[in-house]
Amino acid sequence: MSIRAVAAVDLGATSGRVMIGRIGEGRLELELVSRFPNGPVEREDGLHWDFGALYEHVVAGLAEAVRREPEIESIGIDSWAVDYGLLRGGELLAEPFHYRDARSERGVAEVHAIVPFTELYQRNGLQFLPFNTLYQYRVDGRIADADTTLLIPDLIAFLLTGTPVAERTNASTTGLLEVASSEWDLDLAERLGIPAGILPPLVDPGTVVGTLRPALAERIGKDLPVIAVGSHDTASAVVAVPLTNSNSAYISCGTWGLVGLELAQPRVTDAAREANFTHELGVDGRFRFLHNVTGLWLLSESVRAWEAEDGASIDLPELLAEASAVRGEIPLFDANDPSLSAPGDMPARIAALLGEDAPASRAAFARSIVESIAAAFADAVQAASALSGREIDSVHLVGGGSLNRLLCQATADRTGLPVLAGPVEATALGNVLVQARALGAAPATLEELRALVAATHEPVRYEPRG
Ligand code: LRH
Repeated sequence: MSIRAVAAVDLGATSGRVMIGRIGEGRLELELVSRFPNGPVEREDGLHWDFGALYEHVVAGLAEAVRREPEIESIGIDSWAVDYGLLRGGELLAEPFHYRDARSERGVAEVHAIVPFTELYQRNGLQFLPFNTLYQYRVDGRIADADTTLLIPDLIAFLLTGTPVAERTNASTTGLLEVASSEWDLDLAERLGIPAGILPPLVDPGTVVGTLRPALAERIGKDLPVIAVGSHDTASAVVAVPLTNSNSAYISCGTWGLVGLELAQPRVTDAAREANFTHELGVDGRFRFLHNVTGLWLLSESVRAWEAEDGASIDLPELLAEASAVRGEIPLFDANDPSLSAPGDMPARIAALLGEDAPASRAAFARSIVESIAAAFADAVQAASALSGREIDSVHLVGGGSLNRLLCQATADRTGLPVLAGPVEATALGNVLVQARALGAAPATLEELRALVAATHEPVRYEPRG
C-alpha cells in the first residue's frame, strides 16, 4: 500500500484552513497549508460573510497545496451549517448572510405561524435554532429571483466545478429535509413559500461532484475532482471521533459545542423535542442526535472585546493558566442564553447575566465562562443519555476545545466521566477520510475509519475529580 494524498478545505465560523491529508501504511496525517480568519462582517443590510475573500483564500490555499504535494488526488470541502447563497444563471445574487443576523427572528415567527414547531419537528427532527435555513429563506427578499440555492460548501464546490448539488449531511440542517426519508420535503417548502425548484439534487458523502473548471484547474495547477464529504463540519468531525463503542458521548467543540450521540435510527419523541435534541444526518445515514451548546464563541468574543479595550492582543494560554488558578466559588451563567448570540460586547452581556456575582478580574471571568460551558456540556450529556436510554461511560471531546485543558478537566469533573480529548483537527480528518474512502484508499466502515483515527491520534485522558 502506498501513501495517498487529498486536499481538505475546512471552513469554521472563526477561521478557515486548507490542509493536505496523507493516508496509507497505517498513517493518517494532516499538513496545514493555510489558515485565514473568518467572521461576521457588518454591511448596510445586516451581518454577512465576506464570501469573496473566503473563496479567494480557498483557491489560493488549494494552489499552494498542489504546489507542495503534486500527488493530491481530490478536494473535499466542509463548513459551518445553515448558511447559503442564492444564484441565478450561475451568478451569486448577493453576499451570503451570517446566521447570527437578526433578520431570522422574523422568519421564526412567520414559519411557526404557518407550521407549528411541533409539526416541524415531527417532519424534520431538527432542534430549534433561530437561524435554521428555512427561517432565513422565509425572510430572504431575493429568493423569488433565484433559480438555485446552495449551502456554503456546495456553493464553493459549484464555483470550482460548475455542478450544483446539495450534500445530504448539510442539507439536513436546512429544516427542509424529511427525517424519515432523508429527501427534500417539497410539501413543507411549498407551504412556506420556498420555491421547490431552487433546491438542487441531493448527493451523499463520497459522491464525485465534478472536476475543476478549466480556468481553476489551471490556477490550482492540476485537474482534480471535488468529492462531497460530510460537508457539514460537525458531520465530518463526528466521522473522526475515535469512538470505540456506543456508550461514548461526543462533544465537537469549536465556536459551538455539539454534544450528543450517534444513532442508527431517529428518535423523534416529545421528550427529544422538549430537550431540543436534533437529528442532523451523519455520514453513512447515521443520525447525529445532539444539542447545540454555545461553545468557545463566548471566550473568543470576550477576548476580542478585551483586546479592543486594551488596543493590544491577549495571550490566551496565559489567560487560561490564570483562570485555572482562580480559587473559591465560580459563578455560573446559562451559556445558551439568547442574549449571548449576537457579536458585540460579550463581557458586558455575561456580566448582566451574572449580576452582582460578576467577577472583577479577567481571569475569574474566563473561569466562569469555561465552567459555564462545561456545566452546559454536562447537562447535554445527561440529557442524551436519558433520551436514548444509553448508559454513557465516557465523553470524547474533539475540535479546538480539546486543546483547552481547563475546559476538558471541567467537563470531566462536571459529567463525572472520563474525557478523551482530541483530535483537535477532527473535522479536517473526517473530510480526508471520506475522500480517501471514495478513492479506495481507506477502509469501508465508519468503525474502521475511527479505529484508524484512534491508532494515529491517541486521545489525552482527563479523569473526573471528586
Ligand atoms: C458548527 C456548526 C454547528 C451549527 C452551526 C451553525 O460549526 O456547523 O453544527 O449548528 O455551526
